[in-house]
Amino acid sequence: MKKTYKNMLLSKSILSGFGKIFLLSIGILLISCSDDEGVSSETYPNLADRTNAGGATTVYSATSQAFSWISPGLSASEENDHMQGDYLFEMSFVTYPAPIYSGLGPIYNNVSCISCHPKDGRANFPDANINAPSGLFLRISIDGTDENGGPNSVPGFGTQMQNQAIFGYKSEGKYQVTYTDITETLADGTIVTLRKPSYSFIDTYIPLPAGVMISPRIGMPIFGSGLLELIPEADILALQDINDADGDGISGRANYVWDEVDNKIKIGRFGWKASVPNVKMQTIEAFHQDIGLTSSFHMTESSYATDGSIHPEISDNSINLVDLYCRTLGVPAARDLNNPTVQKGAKIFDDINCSKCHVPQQKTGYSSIAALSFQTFYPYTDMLLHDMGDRLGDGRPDYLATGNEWKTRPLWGIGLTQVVNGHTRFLHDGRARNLTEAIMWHGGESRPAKDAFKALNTSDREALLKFVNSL
Ligand code: HEC
Ligand code: HEC
Ligand SMILES: [Ca+2]
Ligand SMILES: [Ca+2]
Repeated sequence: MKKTYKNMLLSKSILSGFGKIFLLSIGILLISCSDDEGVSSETYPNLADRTNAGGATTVYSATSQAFSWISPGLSASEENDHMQGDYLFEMSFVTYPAPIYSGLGPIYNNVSCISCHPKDGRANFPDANINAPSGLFLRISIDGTDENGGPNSVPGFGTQMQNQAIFGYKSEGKYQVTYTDITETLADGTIVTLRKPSYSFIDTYIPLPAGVMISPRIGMPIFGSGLLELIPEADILALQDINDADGDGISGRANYVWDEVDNKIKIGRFGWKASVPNVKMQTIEAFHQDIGLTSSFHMTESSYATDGSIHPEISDNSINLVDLYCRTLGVPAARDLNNPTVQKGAKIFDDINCSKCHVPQQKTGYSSIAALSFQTFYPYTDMLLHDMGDRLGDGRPDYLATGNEWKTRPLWGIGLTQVVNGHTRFLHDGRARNLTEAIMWHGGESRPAKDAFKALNTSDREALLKFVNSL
């Protein structure tokens, strides 16, 4: 376990103390800036306001634990549920007939939530062995849609390929990846090599039907999901510009997806293609598909095989605790927003239209969890789908998302990826090896922004990266 209830609460009170000092010092800095730094304070009078990236849920931590703190301001019972959810999030499930935490598989992708969201953060790409248990999995489907407009199952395989199996069983198949290099040259002569992965399967338990579409996905940070879930639908829809009426080349539209708990279509918010309406559905599906645990929502295994285990393997109560856990993690504060280079980078981020998709500010509506209720926060996403071009495309539709469309990723916390997760692999399958590559992969609607980034002189480019790294 990464931390006990007691020391978590202790750290929480230390942190909130630190937070007050931190905010105070920002206030002082702001006052001292306003006289002499006319230009930057005119451009970004309130950039420092964005320090509280998660509103009341902000934690002031830039350490390797930065994504794992409990949100401040929870009630005693919310804190208690969070701690129980934390325990289940970190639990490695085992094979039936173990008496507890049993029911793993028979086929699965990994044994725990945390193994794909390490330190509540981002999984690394499994470079050394793509079939080792990792945070990467491949979604699959065939042409057409299911009865709710979602991806059409591959007969015998479903919509996700499980490349692991418990002893005595065969996985659905193993992954293979090959790479093609694409080189790009930045304005100052720097050469960037983008490594384009291409995925296929070998050793499938039965032959794969023809025409299987593949979408690779990697586990991303999960803090702040409670806030993203509470952005009023009207606010998301207001950012849509489906026919690009304002002519900036950026359209953006919401995904609409099936909620199997409420049995209705809802706006999609989670996953790389916004194909999941809320954290609860994400949790139910992760237990079922990723770990191989049945629940009251899915009373049979995801797979061709069963192991005699008793269903459901995970209770509704456990699902609710894990759901609450994800939604009540603290959001790490942004850093250095008063640094002049960061301020310059923030201006470039706006000038070259990064902020048209990575919309800095959002607000939540009412929540029974006070810390999440009516908050102003800074995720840097519009929650919308954008056509990102063929190079990033996977050719696999997901509800309304086409093969080329992806949800704008929140950028909060991205500058802490190295310190928390020990790598800088970005984008939906971790193909980018650093921020520059991630930006250079942008195409389609974001092509002009990418071209503008490519054309920046060295110091402007570094300022932009410094800004992104301050988030
Ligand atoms: C095998 C790896 C794997 C496991 C195990 C796993 N996840 Fe995930 N998780 C992912 C991937 C990959 C995505 C993105 C899925 C997509 O784009 O459709 C994701 C997405 C999410 C998201 C959405 C985040 C966002 O901002 O869109 C949440 C929340 C989440 N997972 C929670 C969980 C929980 C809770 C568990 C355990 C019950 C879990 N995950 C287990 C790989 C995993
Ligand atoms: C048209 C909308 C759009 C514009 C404009 C745009 N982005 Fe993105 N950005 C996205 C989407 C969508 C993704 C996710 C793509 C994927 O994972 O395949 C993304 C991903 C990223 C990522 C990786 C995030 C992660 O968690 O892996 C970074 C970094 C990023 N963008 C920075 C920028 C910067 C800097 C600019 C301006 C030069 C920019 N973006 C412009 C839509 C946009
Ligand atoms: Ca099982
Ligand atoms: Ca499957």
